[in-house]
Amino acid sequence: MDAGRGTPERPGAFRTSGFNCFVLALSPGERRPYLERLETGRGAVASLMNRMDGPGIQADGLDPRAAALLRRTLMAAGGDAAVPESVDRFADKAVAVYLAGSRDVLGRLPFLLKDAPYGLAELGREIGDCLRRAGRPRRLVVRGRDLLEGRRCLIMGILNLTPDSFSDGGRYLAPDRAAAHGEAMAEEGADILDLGAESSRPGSEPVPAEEEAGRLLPVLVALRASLPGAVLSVDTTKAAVAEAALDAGADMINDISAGRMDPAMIPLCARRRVPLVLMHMRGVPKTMQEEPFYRDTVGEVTGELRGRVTEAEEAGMGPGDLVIDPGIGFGKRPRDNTVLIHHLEAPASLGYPVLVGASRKSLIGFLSGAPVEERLPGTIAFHTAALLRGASILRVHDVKAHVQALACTSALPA
Ligand code: HH2
Repeated sequence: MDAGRGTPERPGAFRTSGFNCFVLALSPGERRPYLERLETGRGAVASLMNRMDGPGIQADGLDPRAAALLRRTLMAAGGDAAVPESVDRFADKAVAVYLAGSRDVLGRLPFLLKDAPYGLAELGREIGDCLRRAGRPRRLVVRGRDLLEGRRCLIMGILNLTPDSFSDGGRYLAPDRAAAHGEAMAEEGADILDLGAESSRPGSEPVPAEEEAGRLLPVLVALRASLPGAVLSVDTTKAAVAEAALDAGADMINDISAGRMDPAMIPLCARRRVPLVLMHMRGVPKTMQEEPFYRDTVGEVTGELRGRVTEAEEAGMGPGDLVIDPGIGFGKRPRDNTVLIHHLEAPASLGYPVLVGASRKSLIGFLSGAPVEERLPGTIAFHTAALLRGASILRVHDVKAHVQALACTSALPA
């Protein structure tokens, strides 16, 4: 599942294929601590600090001998790499490297490494693939129309049909009230409405499929009738609920487990040719906040998302069909969430639109002390940061405020 940290049987063991490669843009203040964490030698830190202007590439899961040879190759081409200082010290475990250089220099690596040993030829191909994916246009195709054509970012309005959602549970339980709220969000400018009938707040219990479908379908049917042109998404982890929703007119599926909780989900969306949001979450909502831990949050989340993307691609899905989401608040500490928003370029380099949902979440309460009903300023701050770092969809409770924020932020050069 995690493409860059060894096989599940041997966690941490290096692999000679399936490296976890992603774009990483380090701000000046981040460079030294980041490179020191990679256990790079002092000389390498100094040399890299001078060469790290644009975004680089992090690659995880290398044989240490490959890392040393990669650095020599890249330096000869005019770039540099942060690699562990001593090959011996790391001989029995996989290492991560950071590759710095212009787009041109990094783009030559597939050729320069094509006959190299220790899995480097494969890594070179993956670097080429990473650069190609990072540069391709983002698409989200619903009923034959690319929603992202000519648009930098879309707004997904949240419609919770639950008694227990963390911010608005119980407010839209009555189907006519829920449908009216959906219509109001569409009127305010929501590009997509996301209907959810099972809360995923930390500690929440799963709801049986019949109960979830019973809450969802009347509202979905009403909205399909009153808003024939609207894009209706359904937030569910169950393929049976998703299938009933698609039969009732839903346009896309948003799965917070990225198809992990129900193996029938990805094949269903592939077969029905509807877009699927693959969100990152460790574990399940009931237990996900019990001591979450990451050693390299950005690398691990990106690698795990890549595993889900690969599964969806193997099922026949591709650009236009998939959206990825780092899963703000799902099995993460506050610092994991902020670093993921800050380094959105990493999951974005998987080549699919990135959705971010920080709306009213406890992260904002943790940072500001604000109760849930007063978290709009923090929500807009995080969503603006996400947009500037390449988010293509924002999942929000407060549509009108985001339409204004988006109009202003989108006026800034991309
Ligand atoms: N967050 C929530 C639910 N679904 N889906 C995606 N793709 N991304 C998210 O960040 C996300 C999501 C949680 O928010 P909410 O729906 O308001 O709460 P609850 O799960 O309690 O209904």
